[in-house]
Amino acid sequence: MSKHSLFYYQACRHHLSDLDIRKAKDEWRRSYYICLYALLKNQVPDDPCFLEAMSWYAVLLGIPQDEQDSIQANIQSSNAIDKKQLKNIGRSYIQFANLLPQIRTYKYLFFANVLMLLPDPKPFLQSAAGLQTVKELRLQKKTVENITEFVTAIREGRFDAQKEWLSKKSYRSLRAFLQQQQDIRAADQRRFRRIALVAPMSAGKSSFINALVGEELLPVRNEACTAKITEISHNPSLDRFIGIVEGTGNPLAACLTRSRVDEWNRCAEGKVVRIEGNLGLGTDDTSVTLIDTPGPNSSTYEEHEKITFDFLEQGHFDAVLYLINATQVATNDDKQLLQGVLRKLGTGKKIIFIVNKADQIDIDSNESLGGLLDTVFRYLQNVGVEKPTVIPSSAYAAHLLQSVMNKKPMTRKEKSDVDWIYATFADHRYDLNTYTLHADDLLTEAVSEAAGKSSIAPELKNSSPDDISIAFHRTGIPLVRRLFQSL
Ligand SMILES: Nc1nc2c(ncn2[C@@H]2O[C@H](COP(=O)(O)OP(=O)(O)OP(=O)(O)O)[C@@H](O)[C@H]2O)c(=O)[nH]1
Ligand SMILES: [Mg+2]
Repeated sequence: MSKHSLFYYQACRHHLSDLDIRKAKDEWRRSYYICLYALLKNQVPDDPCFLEAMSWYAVLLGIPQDEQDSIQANIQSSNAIDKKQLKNIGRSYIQFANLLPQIRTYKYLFFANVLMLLPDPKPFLQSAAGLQTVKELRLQKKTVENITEFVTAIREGRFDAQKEWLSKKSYRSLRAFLQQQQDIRAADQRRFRRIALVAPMSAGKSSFINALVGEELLPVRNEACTAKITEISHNPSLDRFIGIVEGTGNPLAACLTRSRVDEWNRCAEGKVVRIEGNLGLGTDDTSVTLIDTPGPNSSTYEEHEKITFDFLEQGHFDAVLYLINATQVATNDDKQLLQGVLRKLGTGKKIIFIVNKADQIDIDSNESLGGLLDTVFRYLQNVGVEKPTVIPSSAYAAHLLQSVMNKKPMTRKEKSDVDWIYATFADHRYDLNTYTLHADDLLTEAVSEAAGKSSIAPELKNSSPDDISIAFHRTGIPLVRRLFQSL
């Protein structure tokens, strides 16, 4: 693992969307990026995590990929810091605030930004590059001391010490760093409920998490897929997903995509994938971590069994969402796994059963959702769960309907599936909320709230946005989202 991966992971947790420099004209943003890259490259050469952080800054500063490549190639071939670019950053500009002209500069922000991105700012401050930066930006000795103390203090979480000093007009741009550091601290201090999703392979655990989060983040396949414990934590201050892998050489993503998670998942190295982003789940003071686990019954990947059972053995979770595949109820594999989970559950940990793939039940050909739920109920009692809470769901329907609602691109198969999925959930007999079995009073309110949204109109006549939203509320996913408030 890179020496500085955790440091740069923290740096990437800043959303930085309100950094003043983002509103500056092209030329200034370019100078900012060039100098930031060149100065830091001098200090932490070839650190993959630093490079990842810089690629995120390039996105923030609006530097296109081809320009990034040429800037990086130029800097690679010459170690000298470009004076002209530094001078550019040192310049002042006029901004109108309430119609009054005010003189501003990005130089304080830039200097603080360099220090914020250095695991140890001291050697930089004493280096030739550091001295040259101070000189070209015309920073007073006192200013350098103030900004260095500012960066040190907020790294150490000493937020209050900064207020008086920061109130000076010229340092206003630094407040964004302070605010963000405070947001991160607040997010970390929330209580996290750790909810593990467990099921035999292909029951739809990863699809279910994607549907809950409303983002196609985790890889999904009709074969053994998830290979690592993958934790996704709610962080309301992030405007994208970021991730890190524990125990591998190149583990950081400042702007996570599904293909990156897939790459990590397939890689032999690395044990746990940690992701965070705004999941929109939980309450004001409780956050949620969803934990995806490999289905343990793959004969091709026998190590998946050990990974999931070791995780259950360690017991580092508060509740389990146990998925049952509606098309494969009461298989031997399922029974064996469920008995193992129940043994590890101990007291005080909730287990909620989700019967996923309910869209596969063909009501018109004598199959029935009520009958399916009865079978599941009897199966669970047989395994020893006295009063199970069981929620039917269709993660796939929720995914397709959310894609339509959010105008997301779909594959050819998804485009053709969305028609039958919508036709299915337009029929009120597929309102999955109405089949929920719940023993727990806490759930009654959540169920009646969800049912209120899904039963507005029994038959959905056209595919208006309102009708699609009602169909989506029938998939069981909004009900589970609502449940997270009382879990
Ligand atoms: N029809 C239907 N298919 C689903 C649903 N949920 C998931 N699938 C499909 O089932 C297959 C397996 O889904 P995954 O989410 O990868 O299953 P998993 O439980 O995470 O599997 P492992 O990671 O291998 O343990 C994929 O082809 C999904 O598209 C659903 O609600 N309905
Ligand atoms: Mg999976």
